[in-house]
Amino acid sequence: MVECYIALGSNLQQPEEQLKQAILALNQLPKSRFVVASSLYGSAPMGPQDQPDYVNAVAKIETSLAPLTLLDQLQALEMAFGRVKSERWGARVLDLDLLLYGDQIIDHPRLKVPHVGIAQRAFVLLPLSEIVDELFIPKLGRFADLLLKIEKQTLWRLPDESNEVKRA
Ligand code: ROI
Repeated sequence: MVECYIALGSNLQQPEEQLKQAILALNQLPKSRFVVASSLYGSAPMGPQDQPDYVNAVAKIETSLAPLTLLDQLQALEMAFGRVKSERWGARVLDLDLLLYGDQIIDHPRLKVPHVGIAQRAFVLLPLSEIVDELFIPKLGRFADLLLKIEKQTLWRLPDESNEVKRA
C-alpha cells in the first residue's frame, strides 16, 4: 500500500455538502484504505475572482491502485458529482487532485505528481498541516519549509458544526 494525499475543493451547489459526500466516497475506493481527512476550510478563490468562495480539505488514503487507476477513480467521482469541464480555473462542483503518491515523481500527460500547485496554495498546505507531522515532498523538499514560505491568502476553518461528521 502506498500513502496518498488528495486535495478536495468545491465552490458550487452547497460546497460543504459536496465535500462531506466526497469524503464518504473516498472511504469506498477499491483496493484502498481511508486514513484521515482534515477539517473543512473556506477559502477565497485563487484565479478568477468572479466565482464563489471555495470549501477545501485534504484527505489521506493508502492504496494499492496504480497512480493512473487511482486518477481514473478520482475523475469518475468528479463526474458522478456532476462536474462539467468548463473554463480553466472556473467554478466547479468537485475537484479531486492527487497531491502525492508515496514519494514518487510522476510526469505523465494526464498526471503530474507532486501536484503542480501544491507549494503556492494555502488551501492545500494548511489542511495538510493538520494531518501530517513530517513529510518530504519530492522535488519540493520538507513540508515544514513550504509552510513557512507560503504567501498570505484568505482561508478560514469552517465552524465545528461543519466538521462534526468526521468525528462520528
Ligand atoms: N481556489 C480555491 N480557493 N480553492 C480551490 O480549490 C481552487 N481550485 C482551483 C482554482 C480555480 C485554481 N482556484 C481555487 O482549481
